[in-house]
Amino acid sequence: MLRFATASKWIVAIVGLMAQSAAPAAAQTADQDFAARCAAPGVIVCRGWDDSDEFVRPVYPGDGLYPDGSGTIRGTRDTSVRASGSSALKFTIPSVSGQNSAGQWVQRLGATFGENTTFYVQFRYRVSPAMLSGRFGGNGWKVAIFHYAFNSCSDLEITTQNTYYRGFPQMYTNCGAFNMEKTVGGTLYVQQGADPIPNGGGWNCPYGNFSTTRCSFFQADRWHTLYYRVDVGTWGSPNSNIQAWIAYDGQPYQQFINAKNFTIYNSAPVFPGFDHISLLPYDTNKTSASNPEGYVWYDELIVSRQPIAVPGIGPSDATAPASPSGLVIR
Ligand SMILES: [Ca+2]
Repeated sequence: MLRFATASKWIVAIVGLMAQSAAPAAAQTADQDFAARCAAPGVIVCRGWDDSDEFVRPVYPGDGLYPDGSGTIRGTRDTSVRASGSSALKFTIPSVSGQNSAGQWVQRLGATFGENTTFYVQFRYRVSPAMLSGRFGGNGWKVAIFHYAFNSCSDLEITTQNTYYRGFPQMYTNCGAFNMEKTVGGTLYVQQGADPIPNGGGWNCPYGNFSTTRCSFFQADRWHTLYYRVDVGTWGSPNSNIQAWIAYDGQPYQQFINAKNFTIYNSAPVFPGFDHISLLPYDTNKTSASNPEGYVWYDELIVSRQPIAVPGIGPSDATAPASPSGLVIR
């Protein structure tokens, strides 16, 4: 427990000792808040990027920073912009850069989540204004990928992406083959946070009618919390549930993905399950367009077997809504 207050690096083995603790109490500082979330029952990974040794280049397949397309590590320790602790992870996306512009952070989930398992992931995320300043010719920069080992483009993949630079997170599986979108009454919703839509409490973002009141746009130079619950059913059957929420700094979760009865495929080859997350601004199909230099930051990564509280607010108010209808895969 004391270790979290100063170091906040990822800890797996200590979790068993903390499993007896109650839900986190209201915290006074950002550091205490993060420590309380890390100490909650069910947590199996907690990483704060607060120690210099976390930024030492790992030996494959260890956790840590991996290089861009030219072999350069572009993830760095930022001691000025951080959500808590002494630092955060920052990626620099060079101007006029290609698809693998900044490399990635690869992290084990602390367990392998196969059929009939549930896992929760939370992290803080921030972008610079340049990341929202235009469309740069690719498919849009990614935010995070759940995957097996180092297979980040496969059936067994759940990706969050700023698709086509629309400015808000969307999600897909199967290396981009299946988007989590929903058609209701002839309207395609590229985010389907509430159910029923469009009058629920989540983000229901109709294609062709994007607005800040209906789509969960990223806000430059502000911390966001991205939070996921993945209920893995059985491979190849429409019985998995993938849910995601976004919370702007100091505000509660609002759901932006509610993919119920979703099919997670896992074949050729069959992998044991999800066991890694990659954090990365990778921008598929981007070719050295005239993008300005941009930055993204990550902090406070938590993986748990139980719900994770909202930063600065307390226990999760993210409740699972009823199953949607009309979910389509595109
Ligand atoms: Ca930190």
